[in-house]
Amino acid sequence: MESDPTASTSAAAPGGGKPLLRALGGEAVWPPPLWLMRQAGRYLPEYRAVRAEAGDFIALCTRPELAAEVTLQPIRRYGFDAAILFSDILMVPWAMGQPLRFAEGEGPLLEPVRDAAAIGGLAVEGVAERAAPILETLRRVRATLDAEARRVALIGFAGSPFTVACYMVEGRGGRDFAAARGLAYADPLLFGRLIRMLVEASTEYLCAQAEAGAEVLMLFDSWAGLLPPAQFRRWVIEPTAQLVRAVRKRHPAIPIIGFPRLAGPMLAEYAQRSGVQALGLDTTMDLRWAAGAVPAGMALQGNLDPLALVAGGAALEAEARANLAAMRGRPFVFNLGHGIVPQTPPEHVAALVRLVRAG
Ligand code: 1CP
Repeated sequence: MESDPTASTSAAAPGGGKPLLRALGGEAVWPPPLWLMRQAGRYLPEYRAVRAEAGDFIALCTRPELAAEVTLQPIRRYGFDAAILFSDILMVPWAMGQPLRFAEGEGPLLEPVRDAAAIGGLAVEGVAERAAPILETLRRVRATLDAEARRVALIGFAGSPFTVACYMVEGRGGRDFAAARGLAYADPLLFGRLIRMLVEASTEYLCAQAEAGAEVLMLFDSWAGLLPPAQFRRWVIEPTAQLVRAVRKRHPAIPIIGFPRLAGPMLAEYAQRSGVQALGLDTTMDLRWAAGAVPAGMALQGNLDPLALVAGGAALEAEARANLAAMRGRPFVFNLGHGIVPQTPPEHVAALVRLVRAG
């Protein structure tokens, strides 16, 4: 891994010298720190090898030696400024006792929970215990970073209650999550009960991640943008604010990045009321508009189109330079606007890292 000239500084102040932590704290670090959503994944041959060894995706997430290895692979290859725990947002429902499997080519499949009996059968207490192997992954990655890559920050994460509830009610991935959103209208008390359970379970899980070595937490709300404004306030902003408050009671200083994907103009209200300290922006968001819509000094993260990274060459260069120009002089974390896709050529990622590092 990269050697680090500021290693002694980061040892002195907790997290002090790490570029990602400085940017999330409101400093206009330049060149901006850089990492990519889904940076560990099928576009990397070394990931495919470990994935094949594990066999099943859940086995990969719950075998700490393998999960730690794939978490670190993109750090070794590219020297990103952050390692993100290798796991999945659906490991919370799994830890709550909802049967989950990942079918090859189909994505996640869960036994849907749509009535009081099924929702009542889920466990909230003990989630951190059942997630023990995932917490062990964090401990191992943190120990390796502390020894070999002190500039690199460790990110833990969970899905936001609304997005996780979408999968739990629907039972699978999709485009509109009609069953979940339908339940939220037809039986808001029951849907609200599920959301409250997720706030509690995710609080436990995220606090346990911080205690296991995560230095930053990110909340993935991939389907937030499906909701009209009143529903967005009720099921996205309010539960996120409760979750952030509960985590901050135990970990007052940990930076939390919210990613309300496709929130559009609701981004402004989310930024003001959710309590998160930084915002992940999706590909559709205009960076300059976002900078004007959020509280002054709030760090922004994003939002290169993953398909520009697939294309590479002049298109990639133009898009990446435009993002840098828009964000120069303010706290910014360079990232994609959604996860890296499997067909991404690894050499395009290397080209992007060179370009961003050149400022
Ligand atoms: O075959 C494989 O290797 C499985 C593919 C895969 C991977 C690599 C899945 C299944 N999950 C992951 C890892 C993952 N998922 C991470 C790891 C850390 C990283 O490198 O970034 C993270 C943060 C996630 C988060 C996640 N999972 C989200 C939120 C972000 C997003 O992409 O919108 C969502 C929606 C999921 C659900 C999920 N897990 C996997 C798939 C294919 C999906 C999407 C299903 C769908 O809606 O169709």
